[in-house]
Amino acid sequence: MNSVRQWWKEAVIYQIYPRSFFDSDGDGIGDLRGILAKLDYLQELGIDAVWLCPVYQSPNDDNGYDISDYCRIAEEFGNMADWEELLAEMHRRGLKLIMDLVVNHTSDEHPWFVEARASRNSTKRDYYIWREGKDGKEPNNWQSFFTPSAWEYDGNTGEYYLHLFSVKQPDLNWENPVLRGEIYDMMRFWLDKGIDGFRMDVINCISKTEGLPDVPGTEEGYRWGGDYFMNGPRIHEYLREMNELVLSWYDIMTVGETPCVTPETGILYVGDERRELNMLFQFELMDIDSGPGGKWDIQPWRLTDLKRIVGKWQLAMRDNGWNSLYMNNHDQPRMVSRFGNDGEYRAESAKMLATLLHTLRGTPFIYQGEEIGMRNVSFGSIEEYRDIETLNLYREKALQGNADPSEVLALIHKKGRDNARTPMQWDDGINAGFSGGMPWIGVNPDYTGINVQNALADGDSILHYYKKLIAMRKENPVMVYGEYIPILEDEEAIFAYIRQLDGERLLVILNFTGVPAVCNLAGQFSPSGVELLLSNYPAAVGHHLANLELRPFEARVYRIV
Ligand code: ISL
Repeated sequence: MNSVRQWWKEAVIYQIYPRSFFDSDGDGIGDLRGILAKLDYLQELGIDAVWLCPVYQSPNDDNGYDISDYCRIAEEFGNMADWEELLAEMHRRGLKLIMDLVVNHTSDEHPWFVEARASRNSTKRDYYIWREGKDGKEPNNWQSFFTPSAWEYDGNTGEYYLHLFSVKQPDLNWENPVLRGEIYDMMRFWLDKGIDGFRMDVINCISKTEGLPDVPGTEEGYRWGGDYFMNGPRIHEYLREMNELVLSWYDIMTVGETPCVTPETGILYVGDERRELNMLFQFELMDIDSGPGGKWDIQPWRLTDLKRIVGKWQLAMRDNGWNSLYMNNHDQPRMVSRFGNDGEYRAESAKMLATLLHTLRGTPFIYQGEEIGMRNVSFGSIEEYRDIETLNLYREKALQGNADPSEVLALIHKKGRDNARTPMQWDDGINAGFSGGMPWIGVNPDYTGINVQNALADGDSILHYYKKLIAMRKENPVMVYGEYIPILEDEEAIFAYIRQLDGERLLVILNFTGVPAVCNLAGQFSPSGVELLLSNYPAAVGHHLANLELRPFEARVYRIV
């Protein structure tokens, strides 16, 4: 088993979506000074590092994931002096800062693209991916993440450019070594300022299949071409080059966002000898409720599927590599609404899920608001939504008469990205204490009950439970480095496993249902006894392992003695 110690394996990382975290100047948009004002809160929580979503200059077609200047702070977030103060203050407190690196694409307002589209002979033309049309149509039939076609025609120069995301996010051409050099320089710009790592946006999409072939099939229209732009032919060459020329010169950590990786392809990015990345965000758990039609084709999921996915990634990274652990982020529905019960058992199920994330082998990522059990939002009309993916979906389906608008809205309530982007709920005052101005997106109306102030005041809150988990992980290396040994794998109600390190063993038992569940652990292993370390119910009762009764969403962590 791989137990090489690293700070980023022992860390708990907190993700901040700055637009929605805390607004210090009343313009309705969260900002850097807002984060600075909340560092006491983060420190109190016990986290070690922050992953900060993009704060660079951007026209905000995709909330900062469309960058027009990599080396400038967006005005609505503050300025470079604010950012430097934030970094210094975080470091003074022993907190690390991980910046978002978005280099699959830029904004179409980035000076490189402005120059590239000015003429076919521009020196920057080849920084992007341009092709002639085919039979009066797009160069190929690839579908984009956000729009039907992944190509946009540029009337001025008579060619199409590739955009895997919005039309305002043209893809960079990584085949061009000059472009790669520019990206590496930009990375050094931030690393030299002293940051502690990068989270790399869709980093496994930067190498496209040569010739950009059509997705085969007889159907007309655009088709999902993931096989041609994810984990592409030169991806590992690029990442090794990046590592050799940039990353390896700094003491930092990296986590790549990598849709469509399996344990087999994933290890190629994070294997210890690979010299590429440290961790990756895999999507198999996030896709657990997606049918053949993708994210919006919502299907029921079973606990045995979830266990299978978790288990196979735990196994895959046992001897080599390291897992990231997350159940939500700024692109996903709220964890408690999706995997728990956000009604009667909100607190119990949020704590149970937190127990899972902090007792698996890997590095936990907490998404802002998760620690107070924030829930999905159900805005009543499409006008209240802000996310480009959601608005495009509604336009394509409901407005073009392809689906009943209320059904589309129901899908958005379940899976839309704005579920995670409503403002952080600090207190029960105006705008949940997020802003004195008009928030850029509506506050979830449940803020009067669900907020940080209440959570701090209640010793039994989800927030206090997170603090306990984080502290426990620091005190018990077995929680970080221990081997993961699944038990009761075919059980549909209970997720149970053992963690084991140097003769020390923990037993984790989680009821994933809203009804009592009984399990029999006799014969699974032979403990001389168990000692309860943590439970999400005030007083855990009945520790007879042959007949263990768990209450709805109950979580227990035992030390096997
Ligand atoms: O959000 C998704 C599905 O709803 C994902 O498919 C998402 O688009 C994908 O994971 C890539 O996400 C990242 O890059 C996007 C940006 O919109 C996301 O916010 C970011 O996390 C483009 O930069």
